[in-house]
Amino acid sequence: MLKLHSYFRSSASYRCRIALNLKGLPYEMAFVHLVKDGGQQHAATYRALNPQALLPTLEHAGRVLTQSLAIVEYLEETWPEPPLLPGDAEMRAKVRAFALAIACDVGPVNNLRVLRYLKRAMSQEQAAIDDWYRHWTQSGLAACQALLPATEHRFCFGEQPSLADICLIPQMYNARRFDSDLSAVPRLVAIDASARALPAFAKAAPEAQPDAG
Ligand SMILES: N[C@@H](CCC(=O)N[C@@H](CS)C(=O)NCC(=O)O)C(=O)O
Repeated sequence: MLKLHSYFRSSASYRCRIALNLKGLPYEMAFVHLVKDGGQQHAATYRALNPQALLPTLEHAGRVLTQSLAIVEYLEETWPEPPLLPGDAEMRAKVRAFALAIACDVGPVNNLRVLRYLKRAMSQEQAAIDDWYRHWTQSGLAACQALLPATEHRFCFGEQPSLADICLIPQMYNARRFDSDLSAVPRLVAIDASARALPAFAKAAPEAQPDAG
């Protein structure tokens, strides 16, 4: 049995939900509220699973896995069909580069704990924090669009979704949530619409989660 520790608005959890759905794997969820009770990710019981006190965590067959991209690659290696990475080494590197541009370069500067630090420790106004958020999101997404292949496809790197789309769609959700200007990234907006029309993505969306609210 697969068990994903998740929060509806966690984009790293959202990535894993999409990957599990694309693979057609049944899974249960344990909900960790990132705000309630001072953040349930800090509870000792959760930290025992994930010492970073971050979502997501995946439990499978007595194993405990953390870090969304490591989890997605674990799913890919354990259940190779349908593939989330291309067979060609160069294309695989390009798909990973796109995914990492989001997961390592955009995500971390806009994380809940970073935004909270700006507010509480650095005494920043909400308007300044929102500007920070939009700056890193818009510049990061513009760079991602430039990483796409010259030929336009339905998804980032072809006619099937890959790890790149798994990372992009949660980031686009966040971008919209913070009223980011997406006019410079029309290709990403079109890919986002195509992906969200697929059941695997729709079922993984924050608003479709039982803990949404
Ligand atoms: N690189 C990590 C990022 C994990 C992460 O930052 N998760 C966020 C939710 S998307 C979190 O748990 N934040 C809690 C906090 O900031 O206290 C991954 O991809 O799994």
